[in-house]
Amino acid sequence: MKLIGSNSSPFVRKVRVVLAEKRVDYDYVLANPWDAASNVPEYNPLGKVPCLVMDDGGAVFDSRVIVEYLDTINPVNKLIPASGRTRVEVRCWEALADGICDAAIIARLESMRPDNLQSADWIARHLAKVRLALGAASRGLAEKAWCCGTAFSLADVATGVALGYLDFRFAEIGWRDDYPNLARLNEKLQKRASFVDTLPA
Ligand SMILES: N[C@@H](CCC(=O)N[C@@H](CS)C(=O)NCC(=O)O)C(=O)O
Repeated sequence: MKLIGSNSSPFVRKVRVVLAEKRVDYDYVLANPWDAASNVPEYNPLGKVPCLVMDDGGAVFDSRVIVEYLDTINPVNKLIPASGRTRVEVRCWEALADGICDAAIIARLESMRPDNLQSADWIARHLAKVRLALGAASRGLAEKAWCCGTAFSLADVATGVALGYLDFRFAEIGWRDDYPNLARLNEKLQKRASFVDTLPA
């Protein structure tokens, strides 16, 4: 099994953290999806990473489908509840955290366009989504040790990856002052080997 990805992508990091937590061996193949000569579309027609390529050549994307699959392949550290309300809650945390990354990436890509083509409104709109989603995550976490229920889950993986991405690309947001409970969670998560070994670069 090989994972096609890049070290700056939060979605790839989420998958790599899950692979590490599940102790699954894989080959990591670096690819730059933004490169015009990228071979990513050969595997994922959307041209996006992460993409998991199975031993029989079948390709699995996107990150939510990949982590769902990975959680089923062994019983080590189950990260997604099997069914019911808690399963939906974990997936909703993941959607919120992925949404933070999506909005932050859109804002970043817009800010990288030539000055005369940039829309300040478009950037502000997406950074507002990041702030609102951080507030929702903070309220959802409250004083709990983990995002969902009483155990470490995909909800924590996705949230830690989103917070790590903000530190990587949007350090100026300074979310720790506004959300000390997220800071406490994040400090705990970033010490895990799965997070240490996948720091964005
Ligand atoms: N929803 C997708 C998002 C993946 C995504 O946006 N990947 C970015 C890198 S962070 C990418 O490959 N972008 C290339 C492009 O949009 O052409 C997932 O969860 O895997």
